Amino acid sequence: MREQRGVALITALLIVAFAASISFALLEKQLLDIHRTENVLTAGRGELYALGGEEWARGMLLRNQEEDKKENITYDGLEEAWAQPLPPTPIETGGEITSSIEDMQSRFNLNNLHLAKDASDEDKEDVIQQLALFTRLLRVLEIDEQLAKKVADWLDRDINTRFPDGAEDQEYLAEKQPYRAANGPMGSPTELRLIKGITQQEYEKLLPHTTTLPESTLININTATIGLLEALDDNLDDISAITLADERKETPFQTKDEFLDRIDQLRSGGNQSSTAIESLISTTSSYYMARTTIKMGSFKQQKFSLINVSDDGQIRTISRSIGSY
Ligand SMILES: [Ca+2]
Ligand SMILES: [Ca+2]
Repeated sequence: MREQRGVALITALLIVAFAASISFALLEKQLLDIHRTENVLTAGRGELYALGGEEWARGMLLRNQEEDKKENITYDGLEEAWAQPLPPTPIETGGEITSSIEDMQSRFNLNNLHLAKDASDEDKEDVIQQLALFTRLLRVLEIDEQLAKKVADWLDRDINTRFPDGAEDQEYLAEKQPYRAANGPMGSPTELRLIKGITQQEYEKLLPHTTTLPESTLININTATIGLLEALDDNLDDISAITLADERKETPFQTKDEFLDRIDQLRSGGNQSSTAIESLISTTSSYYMARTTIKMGSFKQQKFSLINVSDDGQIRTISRSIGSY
């Protein structure tokens, strides 16, 4: 009898211990679920705030376009309201949001090196000019100029390697981890990492001066990076490029001719005609990148939205990405 009671007691104790361990496991799972839900909610809220940042950017660009039309302004420049960042704005539930707009036509569009299947002779001539400009940009940034032909081979539709500096499938398939050239437009400047021979340092130097837009674009001389300004003409030096950048702050270039006249004055000799770059530049832009940063406790996210402003007044978001573009 006593033995039986003992067994019953041990069984009861075991059951209690077992139940306790189950409830502890359940509690742990519940806590994990709560954390997970919290994370999902925070990410969801972050997503909404990021869209709010994009909406702010679209509003600024719409206003810019309306004002330009009303006041007959023929340029998009860095002193305009759209180019001023939204200062850190507190979020009701804690945290903050910041937003800014960058003109993507301030950069060299790598996809300008891509030639469409139905390209005209004029398009072909344009790509030759673009390649010469890209080569000059590499020189200005002190990056191995051979990279230009490798990038051109990456984008061109054929698989014939440009002699002697190019690289096509043949070269990429020989890599330790073989891959193929895109032979088409780039989706992101991060694709530059795949170009044969590019070093991390060269990649990082090039990144702030390059973009990949869904069509061939002109460089806006009122926003162009100083490196790209210098690369526009072989006879411009870094001092001239800085001078141009300073001057446009006060007086943006309203026409291409104003700019070409000014670089004629600044050029240090040489006989390259300024008309060689006339077909590559503009005083206005249609592609902008909105960058929104959300900080909520340990949650931090940077969101990018590529926005197109068309001549007929349409503002369209072309693509969105997180972390980089
Ligand atoms: Ca190719
Ligand atoms: Ca090729």
